[in-house]
Amino acid sequence: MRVVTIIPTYNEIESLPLTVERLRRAVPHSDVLVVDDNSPDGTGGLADTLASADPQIHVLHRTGKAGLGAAYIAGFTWGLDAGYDVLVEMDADGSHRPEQLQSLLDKVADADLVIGSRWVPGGSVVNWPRRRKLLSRAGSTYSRLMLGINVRDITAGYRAFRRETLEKVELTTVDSVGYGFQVDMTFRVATLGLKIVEVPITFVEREFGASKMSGGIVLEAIANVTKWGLAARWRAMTSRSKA
Ligand SMILES: Nc1nc2c(ncn2[C@@H]2O[C@H](COP(=O)(O)OP(=O)(O)OP(=O)(O)O)[C@@H](O)[C@H]2O)c(=O)[nH]1
Ligand SMILES: [Mg+2]
Repeated sequence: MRVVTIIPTYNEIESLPLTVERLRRAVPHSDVLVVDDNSPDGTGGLADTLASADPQIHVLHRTGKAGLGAAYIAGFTWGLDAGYDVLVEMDADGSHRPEQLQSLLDKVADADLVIGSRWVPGGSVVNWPRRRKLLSRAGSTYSRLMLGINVRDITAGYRAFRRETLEKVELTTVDSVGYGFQVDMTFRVATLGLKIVEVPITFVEREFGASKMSGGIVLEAIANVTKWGLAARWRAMTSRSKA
């Protein structure tokens, strides 16, 4: 099973080397692809230095900040072209502990998408204020009810996809930017009738650098979930009335 872990970066010069080192140690058989959006702090150059010392580390340079979703689409396309069997999503900021990656990989033989989940029994978040936890749980609950899919942590960004799953999703039509991207991918995989499994993780708030979460990203996610949920209901209603 050839595995590549894709790490999108924007200004992660302090976190990236720590995360990559932990990842290489925890799961040595996984290759690494850093997708950098021309970070002003020089993360891209640092990634090149890491790559020049380790043939299992690769870097994709993009011209400017275009959002997490676009970075992952580029990374998936690269990974599928390169023939990987499993494509992993991992944040650079240390929130997704590389030491827990193997528990996701253990499940991917028997699932189309594995999600490292904060909100299943055994999952947790370290160092988040109550407000942030509530927002995340409320967002997941709203999305779950609206979209009718049984996933507890729908915005989670620690994931392992089988290549066949990504081949079935029309990646060129995915244009969500922030958390909406994770929800969008989950909804598409579920709508295809594929199997999604959640495994508990301990999510650790970043120690270095700044969060890229913004009000705009949250609003995008809420607006899209509402739109997709209503559209799915409308389709179900009209197909029933035609039958
Ligand atoms: N290439 C690229 N990476 C990005 C972009 N936006 C965010 N990222 C990366 O995506 C990962 C997650 O971003 P974070 O800033 O941690 O956002 P978050 O995890 O949603 O928010 P926090 O929980 O507050 O950290 C990090 O590795 C970021 O560097 C982007 O526009 N382009
Ligand atoms: Mg983060």
